[in-house]
Amino acid sequence: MAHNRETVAIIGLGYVGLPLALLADKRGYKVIGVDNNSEKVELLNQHIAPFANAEIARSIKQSTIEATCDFNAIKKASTIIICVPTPIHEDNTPNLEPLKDACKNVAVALQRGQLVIVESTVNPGISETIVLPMLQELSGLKAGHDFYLAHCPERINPGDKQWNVQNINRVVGSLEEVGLKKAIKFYRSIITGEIKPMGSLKEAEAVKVVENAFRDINIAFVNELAQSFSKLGIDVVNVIEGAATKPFAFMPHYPGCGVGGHCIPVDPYYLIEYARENGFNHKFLSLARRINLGMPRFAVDLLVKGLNEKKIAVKDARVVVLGLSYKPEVDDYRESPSFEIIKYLEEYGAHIAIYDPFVPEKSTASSLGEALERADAAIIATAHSCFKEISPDQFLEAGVAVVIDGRNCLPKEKFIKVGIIYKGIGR
Ligand code: SAJ
Repeated sequence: MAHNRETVAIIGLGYVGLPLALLADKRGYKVIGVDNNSEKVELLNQHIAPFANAEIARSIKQSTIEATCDFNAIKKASTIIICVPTPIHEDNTPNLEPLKDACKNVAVALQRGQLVIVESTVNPGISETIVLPMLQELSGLKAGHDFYLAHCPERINPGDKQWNVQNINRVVGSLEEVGLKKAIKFYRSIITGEIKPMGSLKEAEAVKVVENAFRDINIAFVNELAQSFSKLGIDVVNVIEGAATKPFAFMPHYPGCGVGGHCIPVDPYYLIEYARENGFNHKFLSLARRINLGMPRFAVDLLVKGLNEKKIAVKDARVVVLGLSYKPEVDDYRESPSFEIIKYLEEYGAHIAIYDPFVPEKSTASSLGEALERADAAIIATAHSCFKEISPDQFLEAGVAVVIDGRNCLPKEKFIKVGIIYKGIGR
């Protein structure tokens, strides 16, 4: 007799939902994956990874996940986990449309006894003020009685070789005791990390925005130091490495040409917005966001200064931007500062070549050699390993006279020694 595996449904098969679906599948669940992108569904049913990720490409081959666009398929699941994106609007306010669409579709198919878990990052209060009413009104079922609601914020770190969906500790909050117990039981059955019960849905929601706002302010701290140390002639990276020898109470972060990704530059706005709606102004979080948002401009200003030193006007200068992804070795360029850098360079009238091997569709050159051809200056915006390996001679042979190391990832001294104008971020 076929093992009557418990069925779980994962809504949203992206960077968060797909690793979770593959893990649940590996741990013996019957997994229904629901996504509104039919091409992605098609690829998954052919056991092909829909985005660049070696681990996913491997696991998808032997997975038995059933991908579909049809929400009716979730009716036979005991647990439904919502992992849809929660981006921000142009004005930095939270964009909850994808979450609302998912809640609407789940509610219509919701069955008695089911547990609904939201993993998408939301500001405190969203589970109770948006998710809960939508699920109840459109299903006619009562939360905490006919179905259960919990929040377990995602903690996927794309590209991380050490921490993954199976071993990362999690926090879980729910509306009431039964839902909390059910959610903890589910995560206990698939992950090896610690599972910390929180006192409420709001506490669980607050954990995620706090941990990412913490990272954003720490990056802003070193980005401000980088600007000040540039004037003081101090290498800020050396100083951070020195401070990091302190075995307690110091956590190194590093300056750069900006903060990208779908978490760090986004999540603080959830907290800022929610607090503002409730009468509190997060001055410090907002200032940190402004400092980080100012780094692309800082990097381009370094480039203008470097060209000046070579008596090259930035207007009509040939500048190559190396890197579009928001962090190394990934093909994700959401909120990437590279696009701000390109915008500023266009405003200055530079001729721009763009090259990122992970984002060919947005590159203007198809190889590094082509990108560097006859360039006057280069700016490293992503620390892909292929860029870290570029030698000073490669730049010199291409005619590059100025290198802005937006990720402080090049050996500074080697570039200075051959007469290239090297400028890092704070070094
Ligand atoms: N960045 C800096 N300086 C730093 C660290 C990062 O400028 O010291 C920049 C990166 O270049 C990138 C952006 O910030 O543009 C975000 O980098 P990230 O390493 O924080 O990468 P993310 O966005 O993938 O962050 C994830 C987050 N994980 C979750 O939200 C579940 C974050 O909480 C983790 O702290 C982070 O990974 C991590 O530690 O790697």
